[in-house]
Amino acid sequence: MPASSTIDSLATAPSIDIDPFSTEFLDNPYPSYALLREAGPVVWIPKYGIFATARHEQVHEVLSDHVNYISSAGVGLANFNMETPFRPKSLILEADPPDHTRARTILARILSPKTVMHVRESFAKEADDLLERLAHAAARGEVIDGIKQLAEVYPLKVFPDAVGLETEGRENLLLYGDMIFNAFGPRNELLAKAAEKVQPVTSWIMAHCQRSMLRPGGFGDQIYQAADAGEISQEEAPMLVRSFLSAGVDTTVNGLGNALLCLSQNPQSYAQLHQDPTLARAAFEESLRLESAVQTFFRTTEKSVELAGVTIPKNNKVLAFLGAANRDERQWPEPERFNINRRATGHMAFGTGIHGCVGQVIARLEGELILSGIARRFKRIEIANPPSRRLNNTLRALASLPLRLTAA
Ligand code: EJD
Repeated sequence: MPASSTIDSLATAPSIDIDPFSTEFLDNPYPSYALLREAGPVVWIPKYGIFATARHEQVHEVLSDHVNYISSAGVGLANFNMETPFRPKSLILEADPPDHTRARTILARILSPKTVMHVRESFAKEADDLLERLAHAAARGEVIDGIKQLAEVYPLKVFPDAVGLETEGRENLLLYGDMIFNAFGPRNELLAKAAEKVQPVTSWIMAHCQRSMLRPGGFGDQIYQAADAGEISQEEAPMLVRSFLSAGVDTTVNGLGNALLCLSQNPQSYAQLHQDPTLARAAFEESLRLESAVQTFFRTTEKSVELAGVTIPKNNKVLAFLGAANRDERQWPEPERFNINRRATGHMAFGTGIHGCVGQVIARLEGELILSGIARRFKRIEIANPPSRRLNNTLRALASLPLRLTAA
C-alpha cells in the first residue's frame, strides 16, 4: 500500500477553542462536554496544545492502553519530560510498569476486599454515630450542611483512622487534596490560591508519612511491613503512605457530596432508596457516573499513536474527560438522567486498566454505609438553600449543600 493512502485514511482532530479549566467551564462542564463529544472522537485544544477525548469508547481505549499512553510523564497537564514535577513523583500514580507494579501490588493487598471486610464494622459504626447526631440536629429543625457536616466529616474520620493517623491536624488532608488535584491542571488562579498554603500543609503530610506517626497494624504501618519484607525500600515506604494521604480523602468527600446532591435533586429516586436501602450501592454507583468526583485525567503518548483515526505524535498530552465519557449518549440511554435502577458499572469515575482506582472497594463501602444509613433514617432529603461550588481543576466539588432531613 502506498504511504499516501495510509495518510489519507487519517482524520485531523477538530480544533476546539475552549478552556476546560476556566471558571465558567468548571462551574458547569456538561454543555461543553456535549460539544466536545459532538465535535469528534478526538479533539485538539489549542489553548494548551493538547489532544482530548470526551467519548466513552476513546476514554476507555486511552486508559486501557498503558503501553502507548504512559503515566510516568505525569497524569496532569504538566509534562514531566519537559518540566520538573511540583512534588516528588508518586510511586504508583506517576509510574509505569514495572515500577508501578511493585507499588500497586502492595496497595492492592492492603485495600483488597478481604482486608476491607475487617474495617466494615468500624466504618458502619462511625456512619451510624454521625447520622444519629445529624438526625438529632435535624429533629431540632436545623438545616444540615451535607458537605461540611457529613461528606467531609465521615471520610476524614474513617479513612485516616484506618491508615493509623492521629486525630490532630487532619484538616490538612483536605487542604493537601485541594492542592494536588488543582495541580493536575494548568497554573491558573485556582492552583495559585490552593498553593498559598502549600508549605505548612506539605510538611504536615510528609511528617505523618513516617512510621513513628502511624498506628501499628494500620494501612500506613502495613506499607512499612512490606518494606521490612523487602518488597520496596525503606525510603519508598513514606512515599507510598503519601499516596494514601493524597488520594484517600478528597475523592470520597466529593463522591459522597455529589451523591447527596443527586439524591436531594431526585426525590423519586430517594423515595425508592428509602423504601429499599439495599439500593444504596447502586445509588452511589449511579451518582459516580452522573457526577464523577474526578472529572479529568491526562496521559502522555509514549510513541506516535492512532486514536479513532487521528495520529497523536509522541510525547503529547492526551486529556481524558471521565465525566464526559460517563454521559456519552453512545454508551448510556438517557445519560443525563439520574436512574438508580440502571447498570452504571462500566463508568469511568474510577478510571480503568492498571491504574484503575486501587481504593474503590473502600470508596464504595463508604458510599454504601452513608447512603443506606440515610435511607433508613430519613423519609426525605431536600435542598434547603442553593448549594455552592468549590471549583477545582480536577474535582467536581461542592463547598456547601444545605439540606433539610425529615425523620422516617
Ligand atoms: C488520584 C485522581 C498518589 C495519588 C494517587 C491517586 C490520586 C492522587 C494522588 C486519585 C488522582 O499516589 O499520590 S483520583
